[in-house]
Amino acid sequence: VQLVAELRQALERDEFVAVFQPLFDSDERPVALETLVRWQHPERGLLPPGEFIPVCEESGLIVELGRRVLDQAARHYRRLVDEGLPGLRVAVNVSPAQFNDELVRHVTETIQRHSLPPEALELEITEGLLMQDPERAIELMRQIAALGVSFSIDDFGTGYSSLAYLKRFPIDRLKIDRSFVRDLGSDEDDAAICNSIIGLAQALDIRTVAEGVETVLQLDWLRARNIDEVQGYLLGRPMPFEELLPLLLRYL
Ligand code: G
Ligand code: G
Ligand code: MN
Ligand code: NA
Repeated sequence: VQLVAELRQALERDEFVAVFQPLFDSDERPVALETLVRWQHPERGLLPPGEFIPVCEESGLIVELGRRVLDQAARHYRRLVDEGLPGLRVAVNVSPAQFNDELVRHVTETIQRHSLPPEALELEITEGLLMQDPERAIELMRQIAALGVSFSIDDFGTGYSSLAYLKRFPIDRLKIDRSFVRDLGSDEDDAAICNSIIGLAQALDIRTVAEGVETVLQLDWLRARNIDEVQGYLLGRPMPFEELLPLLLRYL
């Protein structure tokens, strides 16, 4: 209860900040930024999402927080364009507790308010969200996809999504969970899992993204299998926009 009150106050005081992690395509060019929220706590410093997202989800505060994050993503997309970097996507994580009609409204409003090209916006959702109430998920996804916004399945491989269903959702990308990427090159099971996910995605005409790429070995392994996009500490950590911008400008 204490933390909920603190979080409500943090929203009022605008203490949530966004950091951004770049994603790169197979030509090693930046193609997207994932928006990741942090809490700039007045006494405890910069707190990671694990310390407050669960409570935000339980208390419903995630709805307002999600709206702020979406707004940050749209504002920073505009910054990219102003700096001569058009064409990158901005991705935002969406919790199951946010996945309702209000999200459709927030997305629609954000696109209009910031003149954000809908194709530039990507929503990251989890398998858990899809499987909780698949019919409802499909309906909401179709409404949002109709705007031109795309969907990624985050942490793919850790949940229990049925392949039959996967085909029915308007999904643009699968983000292979970093637990499968970690031991690529040494663990044969992880290599087999990554191979199957990439093969499945290619068969369903869905793009693939590997997250948690930390070594050149992993990167080469994935590129040899035609992974579409990569993300990870090797290529760029989550960082404040002002820090990331000069790195992106180098690719111009
Ligand atoms: O930023 P970090 O890598 O520590 O993220 C940890 C987890 O928090 C990830 O699972 C990520 O999806 C989640 N997360 C980060 N930012 C947001 C956000 O703005 N909204 C929601 N719902 N989850 C987020
Ligand atoms: O669940 P989601 O994919 O949204 O989580 C993103 C989280 O993954 C963030 O907490 C981010 O800091 C973390 N992350 C991003 N790249 C790497 C990486 O290369 N290695 C590890 N261990 N974590 C990463
Ligand atoms: Mn994510
Ligand atoms: Na992930």
